[in-house]
Amino acid sequence: MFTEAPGIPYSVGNSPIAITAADLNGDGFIDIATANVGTSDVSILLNNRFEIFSPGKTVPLTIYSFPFDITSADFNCDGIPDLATANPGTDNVSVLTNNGAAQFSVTNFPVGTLCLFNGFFVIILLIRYNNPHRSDIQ
Ligand SMILES: [Ca+2]
Ligand SMILES: [Ca+2]
Repeated sequence: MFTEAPGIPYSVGNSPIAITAADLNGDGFIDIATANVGTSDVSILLNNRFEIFSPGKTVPLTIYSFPFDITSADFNCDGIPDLATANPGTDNVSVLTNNGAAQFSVTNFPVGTLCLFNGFFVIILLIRYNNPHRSDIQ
């Protein structure tokens, strides 16, 4: 049986459409990130260890990128989880590299129309190829 966590609902950017969970600040507690299609940004909610998430760091993405999906993995192999969004508005993927304190630098990678699926729905699929220590995006 599930019970509501204290303090919910948490505020994020406009029209959150996808969510991922990872320990983004290295304190051992799983945090939350949302892709907000309405504001073209990512919201970070840090877990304060008591099932309460502190609201609202916002990581802006390119205007009109409309991120439809988000995932977390260690994309640069530094042992710190990063984030990535699929952006149908700008036909690219944004990789949000984490410095370990839940502060992110954004790099965009063009993927053309491969970012689109069935017109609107976008999925990021992580596949580990030959190197089990490296995460790739397909
Ligand atoms: Ca954490
Ligand atoms: Ca990393």
